Amino acid sequence: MKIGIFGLPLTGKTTIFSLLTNKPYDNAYKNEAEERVAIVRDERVDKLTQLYKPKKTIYTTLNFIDIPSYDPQADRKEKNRILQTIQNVDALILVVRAFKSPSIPWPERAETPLKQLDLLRTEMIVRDLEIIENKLERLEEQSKKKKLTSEEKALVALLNKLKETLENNEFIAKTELSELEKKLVSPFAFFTLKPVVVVVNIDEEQMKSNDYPMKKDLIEICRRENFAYMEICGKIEADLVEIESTDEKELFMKEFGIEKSGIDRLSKVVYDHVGLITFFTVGEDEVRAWTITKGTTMKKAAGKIHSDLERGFIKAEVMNYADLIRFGNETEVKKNGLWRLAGKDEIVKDGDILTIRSNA
Ligand SMILES: Nc1nc2c(ncn2[C@@H]2O[C@H](COP(=O)(O)OP(=O)(O)OP(=O)(O)O)[C@@H](O)[C@H]2O)c(=O)[nH]1
Ligand SMILES: [Mg+2]
Repeated sequence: MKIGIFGLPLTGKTTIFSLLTNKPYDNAYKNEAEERVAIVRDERVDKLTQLYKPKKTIYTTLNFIDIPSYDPQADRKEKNRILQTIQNVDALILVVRAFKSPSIPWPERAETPLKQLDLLRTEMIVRDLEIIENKLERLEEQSKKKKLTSEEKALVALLNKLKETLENNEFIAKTELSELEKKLVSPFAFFTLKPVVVVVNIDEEQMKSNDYPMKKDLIEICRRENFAYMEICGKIEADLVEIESTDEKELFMKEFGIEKSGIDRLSKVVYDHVGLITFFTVGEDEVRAWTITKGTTMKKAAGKIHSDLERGFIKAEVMNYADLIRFGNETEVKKNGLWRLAGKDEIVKDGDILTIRSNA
């Protein structure tokens, strides 16, 4: 799972990227995108580790890509070079800045988070439009030489429909697409079709007052556009990472009314918005969390662990994390009738603990 971090200059992208990936902040000028792995902390994994005392504990991970300063004033070629680096991400985080700081200039013509979000939306729309126009042009050229296949004709019709959507200042995500259409658009990796999480970078004062300019409007836009929304205080989170003692950390978090660290909240928001869930495998050797999309079958989940397990799948032994915690151990879960065998087409639920029976 790859997530691109996109935003206007000096809005806190790298700060947030550093927090997510647990890496010291480095503001050295970068011209290239940087990709890093973030461990998704999940207290359920910690509890399972206490129960099973395995030799190894493995959390799931998300990959984040921090893009270099993206200047809307730059020429198309430079913009595309930068956007290219997040072309193949599964979701986008749009960072917008609300925090006040006299020493850090606001992005040009975008002194409110709302204006920044609007600009980013436009950049994404323009970029997708360009891709569509290029493709349509090429197909047009091609049609002069030889007749288009029926699939190509369908593509032309579809691209024209999507072009209209974009020209109306709407995301492609807003259009209903048939299964076939989805297949046709997938190679284009349209930005306006990806799940979007808006992260507002706020300051301490805004955090305490629970407000910043145009907050209501921003939330309303996110609702309308089906963007997930969250606030993070880059500065406080960065300070939080520096504190080593757990007691001090708790005190600090209390002062600002923080219950969970930014990364914990953000990975939860990303999971929910992208439609990801977690299942577990447990044992003496290893307790491990796995990420799958909602609606994944038992057999496919087995394949996530190992392709042999998918091929030779017979049944999955299933109990849910919540039941295990409630009853304390596997035997009690079984006694209460909450342990079962699931067939290949059954859907895995979040928190399921699976043991795959396979003849491989
Ligand atoms: N006061 C305050 N400053 C912040 C906050 N977040 C980031 N900054 C500062 O803002 C400046 C820019 O932060 P970066 O994280 O480098 O922003 P960026 O979006 O990656 O910047 P570019 O990659 O250059 O576009 C740095 O000096 C940060 O220390 C915040 O929440 N509050
Ligand atoms: Mg940066």
